[in-house]
This record gives sequence, structure tokens and C-alpha cells, in this order.
Amino acid sequence: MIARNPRIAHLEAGYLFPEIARRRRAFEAAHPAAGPEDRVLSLGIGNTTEPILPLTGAGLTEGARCLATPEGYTGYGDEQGLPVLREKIAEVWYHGAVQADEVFVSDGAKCDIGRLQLLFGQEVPVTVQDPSYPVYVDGSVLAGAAGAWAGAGYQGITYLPCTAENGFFPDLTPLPQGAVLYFCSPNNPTGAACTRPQLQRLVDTALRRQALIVFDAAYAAFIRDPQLPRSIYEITDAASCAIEVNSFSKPAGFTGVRLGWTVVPRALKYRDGKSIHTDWLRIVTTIFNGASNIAQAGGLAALSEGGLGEIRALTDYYLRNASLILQTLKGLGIPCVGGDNSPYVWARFAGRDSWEVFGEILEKCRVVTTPGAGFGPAGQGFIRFSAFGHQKDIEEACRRLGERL
Ligand code: PGU
Repeated sequence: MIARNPRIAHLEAGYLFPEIARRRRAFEAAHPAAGPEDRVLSLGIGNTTEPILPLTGAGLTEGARCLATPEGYTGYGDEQGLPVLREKIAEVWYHGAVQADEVFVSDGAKCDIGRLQLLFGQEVPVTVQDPSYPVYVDGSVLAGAAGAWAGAGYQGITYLPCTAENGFFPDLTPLPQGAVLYFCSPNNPTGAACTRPQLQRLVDTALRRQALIVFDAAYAAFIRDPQLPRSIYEITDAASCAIEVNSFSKPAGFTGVRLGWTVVPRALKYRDGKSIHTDWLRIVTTIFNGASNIAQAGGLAALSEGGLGEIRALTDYYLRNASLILQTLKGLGIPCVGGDNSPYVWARFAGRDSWEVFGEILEKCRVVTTPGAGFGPAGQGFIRFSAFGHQKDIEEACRRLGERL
């Protein structure tokens, strides 16, 4: 038989969220619910629960209807996405700070983070915030840009700890020359949303180190503080050092529909002066066949004036949940951050093992959370609470946390 890909063998454990789902199923099998009021509730994975709102939904329906008509039918489209959608994203999301031909429509941010790894090659040093969304690290291991697990992290990856002490914005001093740096704001999992001076420091450091930032703005639509930047391109000179990935998943309820985008500015150049935009176009046209035309019709509707109102309403709904979770945990005297410009609350259980706290909350409250250690070594001792859920379930979960923790 064929030899196993050693990069897969390098992965320390299974992907975080299926592992949590496995532990939940095992718990439910061992401790079946006595009745509906006793069912296990999830504050775990960041998965949307509320229906797509009417105008956006109508866009999807219309997209599907057109496909069944001779005039409306389309087959493969441009791999980079419908020109009209690329223009709409450039106009509505970036107010002209990026050009339509710099926007590449995708089937979601996670998929693009996976494909982006092909741009970099195995020699480029990888740097991540610690803790961070696991796809940056696991994807780098799969792409061969990082080595085996080495106790408290993977070989070849520079971890920048984001801690209570540094306000969850990392010390950038260790960023290697010529590195790719995955950076997420509002952050998954800490919920920290960077200020303009912080992001300016990030961009300035990246430029000095000739590093490339992959800026994950999947939660930008949750920012309510008008002072906080929603895109890295609001920062001076970011177009010379940053790619931005984004998604309709959380803002429009498209986690299952699958639609996102990546911005690769034309100004981005490799060390040898060659265009990163040209290479990304080559990768996308080679191994991606474009996002679903139905999803793109829905995306266009979501970016119409009414659709933007729906994005606001949907994100407000989850932010109310986040505020409820934050108040409950603070009421218990548990130090926590996030939950205001972000759908995640990051809670500290100092001196405890995250998986042990995860188990305790599951047993005592029948509530699923996400252990901080699953996001990186600096996540140890923390728990992530997700605000994605039906309001009545969140209320019930908070009641249980308040009474039983
Ligand atoms: N980027 C970040 C920072 C995310 O947290 C997520 C989803 C994505 C990208 C994925 O976006 P798509 O456009 O839908 O591909 N994170 C969730 C879901 C878990 C997962 O495996 O993606 C979470 O709970 O962290």
C-alpha cells in the first residue's frame, strides 16, 4: 500500500471541533437526558442557528429559480467570482479602499485559508497569535510549512502569546524576517478587537520585517465600537503587506451556504518583486472552480441596502447572547473578555486545565464549551463561550451556569 503522508502524522490530535462533538456524544450516551429540560446545550462551536433573513433568502431563492430557466441558466462562472459581486464587495465593504479585481470570491474563509498555504512554500516561517483559530496551524502542518508537535507547539511555528497581561495583543518582537503571520481581529477565540494604533503597529512591524499578514476578518460585522477598524485596509500601508480573508458565514447565516472572499492587493510583491496577486489568480483558477452561483446571488442580496440591515439585525441577535454570557460569568466572579464587539467570550480559570474545566461544565451544567488549550498553548486555563445559539437556549445555559458553577 502507499506510504502515509508524514505531514498528517505530524498533527498532534484530531481537529478540535469534531473532538468536542465526540466527547459530547460520549457524555450523552453515558448520561442520557431525563427530559427536554435536561438536554445538553451548546456554547461550543461557532455555528449559526438563526434563519437567513428575508431579503437575503429571496436572493438565494431567485438565484436557484433562474438556474431552472433558459434565460437565467449559467454554468461555470469566473473562478474569482461574479464581477458584479466583486464590485459590490469592494464598494460596500471597503468603500473603494480595494479594487474589484483584488477581491476573490470563495466558498468560505476556512477553504481559502487552506488554499492560501499553497502561496507560501515550505521555507516561509509561520507565525500565529497564540491562541488562534486552529486552521492556521493545522493547515501549515498539512502544507509542510511546520514540523512535528514539540511539546508546547509545532516545530517551525512562532507563537505570539496573547494573554491577559498584554491585553490579548501580542508582543511582535519575535516575528521572524520574511514570515507569514496569521492574525485575526475580532479574535477567535479571545474576542479581542484590535484598536487602530494596535493594527498600525502590526502593519509597521510586518513592513519592517518584510512579513506578510493574513488578516482574518471573519467577525468584522460584530464590531459596534465606531473607533475600531473593521478591515486591515483601514490602516496606512496595509495594502503592501496584507491579505484579508472574510466570510458571509457569521454575518448572513451562510455557514451552510458557503460564501466568502479574499482580498489580495495588486501592490503585494514577493521578495523578488513578482506579484502575489498573479500567483493567487493562478492557484484559484487551477484548483477552485468558483463559489456556487446560488450562493453568490444570496451574497449580492446580503450586500444590498436592505441586506446590510439584515446583517446588522442578525449580528445584533448574537451580540445580545454574548452580553448575556458575559454578564453571567462576571456575576460568578470569573474574569473574562470579549463578548462586546465579538460573538466569543474568553473566560479564565486560572491554574486549571481547560479540558478538565470543559468536562466539569459539561457534567454539572450539561453545557458544551470549547477548551482554550485547543487553540494553542497560551489558551491553557481558558474556556471559550460561543454566543451562537437560540436566545432561549443561551438563557437556559446561562441560568444553569449561574446556579451550578
Ligand atoms: N475564520 C475564523 C477566525 C473562524 O472562526 C471561522 C469559523 C472561519 C474562518 C470559517 O469561516 P467560513 O467562511 O465559514 O469557512 N470558526 C468556527 C467554526 C469552526 C470551524 O472549524 O470553522 C469556530 O467555532 O471557531
